[in-house]
Amino acid sequence: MLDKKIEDMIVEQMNFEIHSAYIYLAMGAYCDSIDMPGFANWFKIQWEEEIYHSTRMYEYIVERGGRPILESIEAPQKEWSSLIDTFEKALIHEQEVTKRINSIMTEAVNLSDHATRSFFNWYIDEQVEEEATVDTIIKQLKMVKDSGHGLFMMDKEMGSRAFVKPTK
Ligand code: OFO
Repeated sequence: MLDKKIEDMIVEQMNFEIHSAYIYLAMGAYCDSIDMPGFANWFKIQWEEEIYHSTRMYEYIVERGGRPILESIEAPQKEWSSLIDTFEKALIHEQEVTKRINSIMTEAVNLSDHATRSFFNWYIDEQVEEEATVDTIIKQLKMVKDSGHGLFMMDKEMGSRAFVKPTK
């Protein structure tokens, strides 16, 4: 059985992951609107990943005898000034997610809830990867700047991203 406080924190994060998904789908729609289908694909895969992150928490809550309560999801930002703006906002968002995951982990440690601690290890590692990936894309966009050729090549590369459901 989950401690009520930690259950509430995980339920809140489960909803926040859907909020993340919603933000990334909106960013994908922005990229489609500026004719960058590869970047749009990248964000749409990110949307799928976030839904997976949320669903994984849903299953864990159920497994531990809790109830995943779904809340309303805040509307995402609708406009961005550039591609780099979307990724800079994505990085800020991921840093916020990392903070939240760390708080859940701290609470799990304080409560000696080893099952939750073990479950959230996956998210701790995932956040390192998420932040690093977005940071690299920002650096590459800065390198490419306004080069049409560079952006075209990057868009092609971003278009090859596919969703792979983790096996563990
Ligand atoms: Fe779920 O990691 Fe991004 O938000």
